[in-house]
Amino acid sequence: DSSDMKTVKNYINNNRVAPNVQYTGIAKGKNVFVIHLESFQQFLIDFKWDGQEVTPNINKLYHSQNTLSFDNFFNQVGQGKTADAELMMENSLFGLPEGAAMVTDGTSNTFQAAPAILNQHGYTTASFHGDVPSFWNRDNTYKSWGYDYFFSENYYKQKKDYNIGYGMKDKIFLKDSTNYIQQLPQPFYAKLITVTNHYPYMLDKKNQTIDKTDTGDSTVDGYVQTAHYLDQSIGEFMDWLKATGMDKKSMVVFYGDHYGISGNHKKAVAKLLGKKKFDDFDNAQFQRVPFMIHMDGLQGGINHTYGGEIDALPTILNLLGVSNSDTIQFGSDLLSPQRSQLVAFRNGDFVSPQFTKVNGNYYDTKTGNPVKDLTSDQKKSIDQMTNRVDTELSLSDKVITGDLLRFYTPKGFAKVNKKNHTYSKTKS
Ligand code: GP9
Ligand code: MN
Repeated sequence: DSSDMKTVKNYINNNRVAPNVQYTGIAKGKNVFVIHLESFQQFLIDFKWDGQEVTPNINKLYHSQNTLSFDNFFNQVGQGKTADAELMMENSLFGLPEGAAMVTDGTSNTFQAAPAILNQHGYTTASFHGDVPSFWNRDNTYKSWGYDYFFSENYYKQKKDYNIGYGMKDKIFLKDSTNYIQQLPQPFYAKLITVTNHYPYMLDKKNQTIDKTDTGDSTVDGYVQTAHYLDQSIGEFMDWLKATGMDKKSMVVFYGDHYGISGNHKKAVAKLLGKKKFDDFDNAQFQRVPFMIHMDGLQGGINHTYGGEIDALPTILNLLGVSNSDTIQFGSDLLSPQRSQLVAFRNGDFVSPQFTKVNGNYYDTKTGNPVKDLTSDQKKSIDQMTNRVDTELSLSDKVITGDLLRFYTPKGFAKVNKKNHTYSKTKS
């Protein structure tokens, strides 16, 4: 009830971290592209196979002088996978311990999500995905989040070989999306959700332009092939952006939503990475995914702060110069020097620059060794971290399961009227 909201609000206010003011508003008024790189893990960056870079275009962006890249950014999803990633990226709320909040609570809950916030700053907002609109209950959840447009499968030309796995092939999807992007009133916020680099990593012959890996694990070996294809689609999209001149007026954010290779394939991963061992600790570190912010004129570089998907929204809002001191968000600006670098996983495990917790066991993040002979200060900081992770997860769960945002409206935020949003071409 509303007293739970007070508890949450107090916690958030007591732990709120000021954003980095040097970056406040440097992207003010720019179009924002958020490009969802399906199942894309950080290790793919600069990874070589078959005598070539697997993801040359993304590598180039990662190392660009105009890109702020992060190399200690983790996915924090649970069972909701893509849906959890979308929820965190655009609400700075955690997914639920079980199921997908977009499915269980996306239709009915009150949210104060990125599209609704940006709407109020003059942005047109649109999500693009080449799959059926009902997947992960996107069609309903996006209304609650305030999206003006949702371009899904029916908005795209379909041909016999356009679809593979979970939807349209990325090159066709991104190319055809440009027709709609060009028509959006600016400034806009556009999220593009790719899908081809999704398990089981299927790809038609003509698009296979790099060999599969040779671990012998059939779940793993196609991964570089679809990642390579995804990378090419990103290269083509960025070329288009440049050709239109829109790159000068836009900030492009990339993120990987979750692992492509699960912890059930440790042997194959060890072989892939040329390592002798790959254990639970290594698998926790393997949860790194890209987070990159690319913009003309941006002073880029590789930032080593530890963070995750929960931190994306506060970071982006600060860059856009959107005041964010009154919202219920569990993350913090990744560029803020004061932030805590504790990254919660959905099961209560965590990583931080000092300690990592996996399956309830604690490790030294630098060495990967289980911790022992802790000083009382170290013991204390481990306890504090464990506590903080548990508290934040459970408070975030309360916000979602109790629909607590209906009891609180940040200053200047106009509530979303879900009825004003419809995404189907025909009346349903
Ligand atoms: C489907 C796609 C896949 O629309 O987003 O979701 P995932 O299986 O990765 O959660
Ligand atoms: Mn996914």
